[in-house]
Amino acid sequence: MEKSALQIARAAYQPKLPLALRGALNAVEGEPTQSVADQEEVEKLFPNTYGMPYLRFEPVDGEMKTQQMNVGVILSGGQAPGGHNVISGLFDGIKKLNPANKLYGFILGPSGLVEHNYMELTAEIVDEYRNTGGFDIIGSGRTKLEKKDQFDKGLEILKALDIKALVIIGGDDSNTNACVLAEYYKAIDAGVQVIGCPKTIDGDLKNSEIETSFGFDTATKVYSEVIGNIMRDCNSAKKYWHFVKLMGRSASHVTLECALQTHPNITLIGEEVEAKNQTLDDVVTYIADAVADRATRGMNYGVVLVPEGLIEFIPAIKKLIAELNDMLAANQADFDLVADDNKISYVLKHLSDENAAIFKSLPLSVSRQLALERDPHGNVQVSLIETEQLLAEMVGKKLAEWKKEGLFNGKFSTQHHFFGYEGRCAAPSNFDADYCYSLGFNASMLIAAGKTGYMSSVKNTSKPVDEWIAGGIPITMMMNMEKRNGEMKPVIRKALVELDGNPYKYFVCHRTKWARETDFIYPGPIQYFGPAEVCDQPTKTLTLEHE
Ligand code: FBP
Repeated sequence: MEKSALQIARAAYQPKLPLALRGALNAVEGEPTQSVADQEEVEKLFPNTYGMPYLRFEPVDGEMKTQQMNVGVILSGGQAPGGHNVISGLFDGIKKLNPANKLYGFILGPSGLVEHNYMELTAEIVDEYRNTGGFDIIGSGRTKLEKKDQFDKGLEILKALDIKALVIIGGDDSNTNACVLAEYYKAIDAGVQVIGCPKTIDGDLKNSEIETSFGFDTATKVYSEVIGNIMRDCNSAKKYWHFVKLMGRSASHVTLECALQTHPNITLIGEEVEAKNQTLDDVVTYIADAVADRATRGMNYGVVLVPEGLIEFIPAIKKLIAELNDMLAANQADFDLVADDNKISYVLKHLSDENAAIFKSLPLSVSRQLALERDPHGNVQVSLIETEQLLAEMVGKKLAEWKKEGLFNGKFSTQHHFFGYEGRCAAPSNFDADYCYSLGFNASMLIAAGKTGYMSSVKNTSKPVDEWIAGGIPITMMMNMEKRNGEMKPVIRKALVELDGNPYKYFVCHRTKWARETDFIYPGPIQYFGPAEVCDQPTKTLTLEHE
């Protein structure tokens, strides 16, 4: 495989480990934990893994060695920069414990476990992928692990390969599956530990112990670079309004972080739209007002950031999606028999009048996505909805009306962009390279400590790596009950943008100035070599959250 000059130089980078992970260590137990909500129901569903204590690793004298063991690893869900470093950290960790230990990768996500599709990850293979972006070392997939026969099929291959522990690298849905699997294997005394690792560019898998999910740092730096480039183009030509949709299925963390890095004129935050009970028309009016105001000062240009999950936060659409979910779950068999061309009218007939009216008012491309196309976890595929275009068109119509009424005298020409996939496989920033390597290495220590149902946790990450704190948190601690496909299920609670949190409050203090003036910041591309203030800065979100 021919490599770029950067790939070759980057391969030589040795990710840093926190002090606590550099030698022998001791697992110190903290307080027993509780799930974030619905404690009774969650405890009933996880009798063997509920309530376990926090763990923190502390350095001790001596050497860490284990009996020979094999470990399996799965990359699950959407790609996030640094996945290969989780695997290389895990590989180095288990080899340090015993050079005879082996690592097996299951191919193309959780389906590799069920379908017995795997490969041994040797030193030669792992070395090819150190500090690179992507999940291509073994591939990823979105198969949902939820049925007993899937767990049993998986156990067959785990036993055949003599695998003692399985590491699942994934987001909230995948780690929910990891938790269910850990509980099942413990309940049947299968002798297989399951450990999770917090991945997702969306940044919505976090709490006091998981300060950030990996990939968020790199992805937001890539998006901020290109947003900055667009801003410079915008400020040079002074003739377009750029509508930029940013990935992040539900929470608006990616959009908020990019706003903090680049100072766009308008930034929509889904969580705020929901809290203010805004309609689509309220959002459109908010943008049109800012456009009209800039036009009075001759500035017929600007940049608008739109989170891809916005549509689901608009309360009326959220209600519609909830009814759609229940209706489709109750009528699935019937619905599957309806011809494709008749599906939309079937949906309309089965919705309440209020929701049918909203459904009808949406462009066909949006209603199709809401009703017909879901991912295997039942999520609406918001990255396929062209919200940026929808908003630009609606703002254009409103401004045309205002023009007739003499309320708008400017020009309004638009460009649309969607940044998502281009950030998910970038070469990990120094932060993600170190963080991911530490998460993987730490996972090997959780395995050595005999733990199951834990997520690898590395915190204090706004400080230098030496001071990072390694340990584990029970996954059940992050659970609550939510309705999925018409049934209440235990799932990890998504961390949304907190409207009383520092990052959002900082943004609110500055957004009026950013809207009126042209205060763009141009972050430039991620730097891997050079002064620490250029190469090693964590995200603004992380910094503000830990001020
Ligand atoms: P994960 O939650 O699995 O990390 O995936 C996140 C994400 O990148 C979302 O931001 C986006 O909406 C979705 O994946 C896109 O999914 P797909 O890769 O299947 O198109």
